[in-house]
Amino acid sequence: IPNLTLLYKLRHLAPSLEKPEYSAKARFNDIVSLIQHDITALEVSAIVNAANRSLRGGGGVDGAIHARAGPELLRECRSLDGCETGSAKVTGAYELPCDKVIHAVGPIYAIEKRRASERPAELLRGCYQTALQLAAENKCKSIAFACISTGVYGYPSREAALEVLKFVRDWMDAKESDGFDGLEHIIFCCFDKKDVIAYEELLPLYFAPV
Ligand code: AR6
Repeated sequence: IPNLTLLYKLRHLAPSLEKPEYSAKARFNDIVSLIQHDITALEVSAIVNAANRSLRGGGGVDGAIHARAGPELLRECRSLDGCETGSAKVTGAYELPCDKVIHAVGPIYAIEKRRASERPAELLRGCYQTALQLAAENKCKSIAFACISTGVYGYPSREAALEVLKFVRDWMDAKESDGFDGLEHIIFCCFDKKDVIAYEELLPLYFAPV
């Protein structure tokens, strides 16, 4: 009984952060999905790469995308003059089975956190915001997001998933009357188990089963 009392108090002291008051919407749930897959294999309108400011390729998902797309992708990327952190640029997909690649540059977590506590979240939201905007401009029907910054850039998976899901849910609420800018599928494409665990836990908070 003392333990139960303590739990009760903790619940009331806990920040409201993880108790969002989002109503379940069947239409939203039809659009959003979570998969664990190699993003380079997806036949979607656009995949979102976790790139760096140079846009000259790298390791992780960036390396996998460039490897499968072939050298023409790097040639186009070189012409873009890099990309700011928290933003994104779009290219063709070349040998990839998708139509477009949106290269987003996520924050290096430790560096941005030292600058200001809220900066990693702001920059991560900027990646998703710009990617969704570019998808709309390119008339994409489906978009698949890699878990930006949760690899070598060190963003804790759960913290990132919380920001991403809240942002996407708010975006969908705002865009519902505009038919989600033409998007019919928004896919969170996890690769590592740690990201799958975070999304599986947090998805129901923002996209509750109907
Ligand atoms: N398909 C889908 N997701 C993948 C794949 C794949 N084939 N491979 C890895 N991931 P990271 P970052 C996931 O390190 O943290 C690069 O060198 C992985 O599990 O690729 O944003 C860039 O050039 C993780 O969840 O990107 C930059 O320099 C997620 O992709 C730097 O890394 C992101 O991990 C960017 O770091």
